[in-house]
Amino acid sequence: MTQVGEVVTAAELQRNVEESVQQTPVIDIHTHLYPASFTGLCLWGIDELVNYHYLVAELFRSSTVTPQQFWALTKFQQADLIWDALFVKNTPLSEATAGVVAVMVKLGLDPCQPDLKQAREYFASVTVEQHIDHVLELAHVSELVMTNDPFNPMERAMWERHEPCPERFHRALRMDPVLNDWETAQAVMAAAGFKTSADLTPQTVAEARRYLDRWIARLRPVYLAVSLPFTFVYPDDSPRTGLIREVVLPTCLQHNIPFALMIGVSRQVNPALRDAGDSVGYADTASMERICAENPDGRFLVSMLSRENQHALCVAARKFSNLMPFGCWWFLNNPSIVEEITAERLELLGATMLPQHSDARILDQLIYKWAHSRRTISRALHQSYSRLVADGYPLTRKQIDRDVARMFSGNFRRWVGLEP
Ligand code: RAT
Ligand code: ZN
Repeated sequence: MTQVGEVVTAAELQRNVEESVQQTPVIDIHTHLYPASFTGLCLWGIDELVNYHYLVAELFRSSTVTPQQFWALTKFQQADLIWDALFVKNTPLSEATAGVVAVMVKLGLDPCQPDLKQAREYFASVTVEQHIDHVLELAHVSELVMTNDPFNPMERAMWERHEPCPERFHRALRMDPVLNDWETAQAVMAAAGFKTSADLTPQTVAEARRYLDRWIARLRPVYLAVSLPFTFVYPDDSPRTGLIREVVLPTCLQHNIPFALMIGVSRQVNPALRDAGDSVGYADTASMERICAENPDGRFLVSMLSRENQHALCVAARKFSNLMPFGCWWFLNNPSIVEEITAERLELLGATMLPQHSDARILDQLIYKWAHSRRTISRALHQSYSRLVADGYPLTRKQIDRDVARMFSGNFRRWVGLEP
């Protein structure tokens, strides 16, 4: 066993890296999870897991059922159909199906059952409160960040009722309609008594800011967030540029909160698939450089959805220390791509990045998403350290632990001001 201050030999390197990555708790900086009190939004259990929209997309490749037929079924029937098509009649080779297997095995369930009976019985025997503790412990996730959308009437109502929210569930104020569908956003603001209009008049700008201020006071978010299409260009002539310049960025600066931009989605290329119908496109990284250059006092968390944007994003982060690349988002969250992106980031940015977030929508997914990410991040880190050791560097376990802790929690804490 290597002591923390001792130099790690090449032969002991892999074990030490794996151990450090396995044992270091992580703050999951982007999820769609909620505490137990958020009934209807807090999703967990086998039927939710199997109905994950990543799996819904895969169903239609292995079944003759049409989307119309599928959506007419109950949630249980949908889960039965997906289970039969993807887990019984096919080998669960894809990352999303392999993830369900990993979760089941970790919870002591048999992933080779012909139906979901055993799994349903297991989940019926635990309470959601117990299960949250159990899953966070298994995944070694100490804290997580939700996605909180005041433009979603169901979620808005819960916050307005002051549902209790444990501190380990941090809030992120998500405001896609403000930047992607201003007409809808301003109608929501107007219905709440804010004097906004479709045009960005000085009064509308002031009222939109007041609306965000109100939600910042209510949620105390660790960051403001938006997902943007792959066609996103900054600046341009659309209301979006005006809203970023006059509403979002001044609000972030006033409250000293970072702005998270998730760029590269192509929404609803196949609407019949509903949540599973979004795709990806190559985006303009130079727009992000321009935002960083114009706003040296702003802090930007950035994730891009296209694999082809990753190298340019790392280069942009080298030019702008107010840009923090984060995660391997959505279609990138596959081991081969996570390994490539993590290696690229380590080579260009060292430990000054946030390697991964889970994007979990269903609590149980934390188990596989973090197990798989840890396995992959270990491999990329091991490669980097191996080269350093081969060049003669006296690497210690203490340094490995420090680097992993920075990437899994320290960088984020500092970035969002969670540290005193
Ligand atoms: O990964 C996903 O589940 C996507 O549907 C999106 O939620 C994406 O992560 C987002 O936050 O927009
Ligand atoms: Zn997400």
